[in-house]
Amino acid sequence: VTSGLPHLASTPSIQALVDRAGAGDVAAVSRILSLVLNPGPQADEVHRALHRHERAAHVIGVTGPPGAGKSTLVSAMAAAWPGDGRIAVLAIDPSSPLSGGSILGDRVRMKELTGLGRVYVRSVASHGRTGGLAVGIERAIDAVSALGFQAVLVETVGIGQVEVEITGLADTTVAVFSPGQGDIVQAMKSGLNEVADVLVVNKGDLPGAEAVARDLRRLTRGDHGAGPIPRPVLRASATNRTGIEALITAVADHRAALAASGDLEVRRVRRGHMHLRSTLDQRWSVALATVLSSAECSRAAARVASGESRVDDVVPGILAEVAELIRPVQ
Ligand SMILES: Nc1nc2c(ncn2[C@@H]2O[C@H](COP(=O)(O)OP(=O)(O)OP(=O)(O)O)[C@@H](O)[C@H]2O)c(=O)[nH]1
Ligand SMILES: [Mg+2]
Repeated sequence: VTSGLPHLASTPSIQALVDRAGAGDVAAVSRILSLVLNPGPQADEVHRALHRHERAAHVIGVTGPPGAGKSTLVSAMAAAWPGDGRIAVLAIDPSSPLSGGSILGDRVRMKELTGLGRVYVRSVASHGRTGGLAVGIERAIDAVSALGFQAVLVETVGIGQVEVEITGLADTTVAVFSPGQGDIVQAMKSGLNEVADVLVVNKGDLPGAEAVARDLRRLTRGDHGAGPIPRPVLRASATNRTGIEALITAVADHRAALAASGDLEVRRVRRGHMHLRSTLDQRWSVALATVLSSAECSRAAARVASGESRVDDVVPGILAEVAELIRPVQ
């Protein structure tokens, strides 16, 4: 898809920032993400500077019920990642006062990672987006991928029911379970069994982990879910750092199978689709809110209420104004 718009060169400062971020400068990566997470002229410049960069990162979604150990597991995976490629961790922050405590915990735990240099950790505020994701997460994933990161681990919000929207963005979705979390069958019924590519029972150091793994194996037996290969059910302990290499291997094997079957491209297109859709959603709702709050719209509302105008006659004019507002300025 070409926009038909001229691709203006980015300013030297943004280009220099992108160059530094691409070379591994963590502060520069941080700045870039802050820019892309806040739509505006500078975000547009960053996008221009990243335009045509290769996006080869393995996008891994990590989801599962609250407290299953997603953050601890993601930290352990990032720390144990083989090779010298850079790993980004994007943790969705529900920015809700109710979960403030656990978020602080995440930050503290994840902080120990930032010293490694290879691992970049960022929490992304959900800004009210549901489905376990955050507004702008597509842009954040796209940016770190374009900056040359090898893998992006996206930890979703666990808000009680299992959140599966991440599967629209990830190449590989890891579902994290733990013993003693209640009804596994219920969790599976909520959809995770259909979407998870790798299932892991974390807290393998606690009693009951093997029983949960057995239940999961029974539920997934002979069922390949949405992917090309049978889904592994693994056991790990994020705190004891056991089973982490096997989990990383399972995730890498899944990607290799996707590449071999052609599904990697399918998932990449699906991610692009979600990126497009969420961008359209956002720009559309901002423009619609602006038009709806205009005096002209209030007058139209009064005419509709009195029966003077038919709603179907008023709507096309409003749609045209919204479209006018959405039109890019450059
Ligand atoms: N025993 C044990 N505890 C663990 C393990 N992994 C995580 N925990 C503990 O479980 C609690 C929750 O861990 P988190 O990593 O914050 O879990 P989470 O899934 O990210 O939680 P939310 O993001 O709040 O949904 C913490 O107290 C961890 O220390 C493990 O392998 N074994
Ligand atoms: Mg967490």
